[in-house]
Amino acid sequence: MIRISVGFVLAAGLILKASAQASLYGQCGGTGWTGPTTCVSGSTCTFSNSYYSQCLPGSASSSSTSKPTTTSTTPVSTTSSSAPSATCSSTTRRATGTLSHVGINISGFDFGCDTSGNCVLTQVDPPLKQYGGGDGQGQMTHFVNDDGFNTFRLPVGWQFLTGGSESGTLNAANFAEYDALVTACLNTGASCIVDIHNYARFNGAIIGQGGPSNAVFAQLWSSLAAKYASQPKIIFGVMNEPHDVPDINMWAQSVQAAVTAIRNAGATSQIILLPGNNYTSAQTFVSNGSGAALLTVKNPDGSTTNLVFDVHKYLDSDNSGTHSECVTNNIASSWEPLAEWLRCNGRQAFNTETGGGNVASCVQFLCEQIAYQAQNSDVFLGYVGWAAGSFSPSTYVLSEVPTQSGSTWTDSLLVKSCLAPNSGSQSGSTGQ
Ligand SMILES: *[C@@H]1O[C@H](CO)[C@@H](O)[C@H](O)[C@H]1NC(C)=O
Ligand SMILES: *[C@@H]1O[C@H](CO)[C@@H](O)[C@H](O)[C@H]1NC(C)=O
Ligand SMILES: CC(=O)N[C@H]1CO[C@H](CO)[C@@H](O)[C@@H]1O
Repeated sequence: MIRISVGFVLAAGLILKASAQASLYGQCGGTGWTGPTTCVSGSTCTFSNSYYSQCLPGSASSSSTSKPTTTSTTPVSTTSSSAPSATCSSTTRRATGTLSHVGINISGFDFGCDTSGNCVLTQVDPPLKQYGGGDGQGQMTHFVNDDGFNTFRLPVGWQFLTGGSESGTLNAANFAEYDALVTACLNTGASCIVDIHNYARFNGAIIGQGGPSNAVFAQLWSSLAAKYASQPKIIFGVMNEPHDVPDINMWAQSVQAAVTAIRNAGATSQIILLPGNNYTSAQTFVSNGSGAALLTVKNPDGSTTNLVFDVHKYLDSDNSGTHSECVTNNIASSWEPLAEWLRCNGRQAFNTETGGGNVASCVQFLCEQIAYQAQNSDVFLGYVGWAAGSFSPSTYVLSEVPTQSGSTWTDSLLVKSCLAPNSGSQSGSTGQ
């Protein structure tokens, strides 16, 4: 833990005031801003809105003095110390400034699953009132209508879907319960991510590498894709957080088997999320070889249309998402190098888990992360906060569960300050 929460905002203000120049991606202007108004070498103070200007890479240009619109495309040349090679598809940022997908995880069908891919089915707590869990339907309706969210991620254990058997055949009763959540999500008009929350494993053994065969995994996805083939707003999340997978190229073959099965089941155009190793860490996606391995995954027609990389990143000291305090906005370590790699390869990624405690440090860092992602919306689809659903808002450290009183819902600090599209965080105007 590097920072303290008490007096943090004040302390940060004093530190920034004392330093001559704002750091890369630091704030450099805005109503009420008393910190530095010039940027470190290699970056330029760029106007976002009247509340927020930020140091962005590059030298001054005419586009840096006017407010970027959210409807037109604003090409920005990126600067990089490691010049992209000639094989790059593009090094030009063409971001609209608005993320296409912004959401919340609605957790509960995954309760009882551990990182070894064991799932204790008695611990499943469906986030639907009719099954005794959290009011996922009410939460999602609130998040769409009051906050402007348009995506929900619906984690579920493989074992729950099949009634415990290592197979690809759905258990009808269990699937009906999960499908009720998916249907409630679709009924809000949002995009809905079907997320198999098994860490690349089934009961401790890795898919395609000692555990279930790729054929069994493909059969699971074929069964699910057949159910949702006609729903354009379903997004297929192939697997939550693979980790310690010994052979990343064999893992890419398992992912390929799932992609082929989904497409051949009739879901020919929906987004499919491709997950790498190390808990889908955005930070090591490229450096530890996941990116290179997953670049080989293709649709049956040989294209990569709507094959999007799935990356997670928390903001706490060890990227575990278990501490209330945030210590980083992940920009320099993760988002900037990933954006360059994606642009270079002509691909996109979706940050389907991120979050922090309901404390001032997380408001600051998560808002900075979101503003950066929006500035790079050509390569980042968006983000999904972890988590609402069946969690207890009073005891779960990363709770994004809104509380209800009568017909009024009240959001957690982080949801209302950063995660909600209505908070202004995408334009760098934060803490509303
Ligand atoms: C990183 O890559 C190495 C070499 O491929 C592999 O042995 C290791 O398991 C990977 N680590 C993680 C956490 O993905
Ligand atoms: C996994 O990623 C985290 C950051 O997300 C990093 O700190 C850690 O070193 C990585 N582990 C490996 C083995 O690459
Ligand atoms: C940060 C966080 O809450 N991560 C969770 C991801 O999902 C698994 C399974 O539901 C939880 O065990 C983790 O705590």
